[in-house]
Amino acid sequence: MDYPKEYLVSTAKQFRLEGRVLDVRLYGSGRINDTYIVAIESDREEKVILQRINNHVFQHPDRIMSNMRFVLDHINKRIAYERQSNPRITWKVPGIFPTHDGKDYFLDDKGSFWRVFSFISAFAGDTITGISHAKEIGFGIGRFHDLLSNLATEKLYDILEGFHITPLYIQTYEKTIMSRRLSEDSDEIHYCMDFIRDRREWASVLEHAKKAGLLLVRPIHGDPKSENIMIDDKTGKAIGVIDMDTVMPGLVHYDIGDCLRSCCNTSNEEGSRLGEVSFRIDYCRAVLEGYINSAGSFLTDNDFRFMYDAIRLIPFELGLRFFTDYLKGNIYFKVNKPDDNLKRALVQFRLTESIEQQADEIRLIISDLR
Ligand code: GN1
Ligand code: MG
Repeated sequence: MDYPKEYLVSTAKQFRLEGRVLDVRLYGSGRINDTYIVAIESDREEKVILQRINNHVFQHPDRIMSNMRFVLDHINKRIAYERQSNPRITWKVPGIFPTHDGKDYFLDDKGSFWRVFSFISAFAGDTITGISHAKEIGFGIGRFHDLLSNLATEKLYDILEGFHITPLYIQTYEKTIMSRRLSEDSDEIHYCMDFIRDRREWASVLEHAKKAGLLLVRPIHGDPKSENIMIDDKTGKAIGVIDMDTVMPGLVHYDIGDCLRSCCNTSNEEGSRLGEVSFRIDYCRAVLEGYINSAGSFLTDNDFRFMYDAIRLIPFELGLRFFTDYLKGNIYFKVNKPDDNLKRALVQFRLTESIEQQADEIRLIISDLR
């Protein structure tokens, strides 16, 4: 949504900031929330993040804040404990700025939900710069999972019910195509429909494993793409994870698959270079190596057993989500042009195909790192 600058400045002023608001600018490339960076006049160069939660997608923003407080407290305590034996440990978490009346969000008179966080100054790119960056991304997500591995999932709200439950996306998709007029269909639409049909049965693989008790529900990040893992400019090491809106109970497999589909795509997510989409196996190895280095202590044999399926499933699921949203008239993901979500779906399906073609190599990497 477009807001006039004065509106954004006055919204930022609702929060207890340590200085005068100088400027507010659009920031990042999220497809759901609206994110801004706020420059503040102070002795040091100070910036904070102002964000409007999309309450079409997130129906209970107050629950997001509750989860976030809980998770940040838990991580802060774990880090303080670890520092007792190793004072050099660093792990940064964003701080939440309260409003003048002490709440951790501001509800404007249009019903929009705003919050402010501290800005972590670090490198956070949306493309991977090389093998060591890929390793650090994996390490960062693994570290995040490890820090939360002793947090009871009952204490967290399920922010987006059904978020990575692929069979539910299949159901929604099937209802959507039933109500469409077939005369509008193009080759691309047919490609997507065939692609989904051929993987329909397999798409329940993680759900079945979860129901059979083979995979455990744990706290997950929910959006582990590279730009959410902060890398220290000087050391090149992962120093924190941001964007905790979707921290909720789930399978770590969702995060592993999501992280790899975002890090290992040799093209972009938008489909402007569709012909260049493929899955980079060297980055895959690096991310998994970093992940297992930091999260290996709690991973079970079954966690390893279903890792390849997760890597294949999450891009397939995202393609299905984009395609369904395209068919529904783009009501979930922000778009500039009406076929943006169709192009995004094609990218994810190509990526899934590339993963399938390299199944043996990926499985070998997983068993190697075990
Ligand atoms: C959405 O807005 P963003 O980029 O943080 C989506 C993710 C997708 C991603 C794809 C809550 O996240 O699941 O992987 O787009 N988040 C939600 O770019 O649906
Ligand atoms: Mg996000």
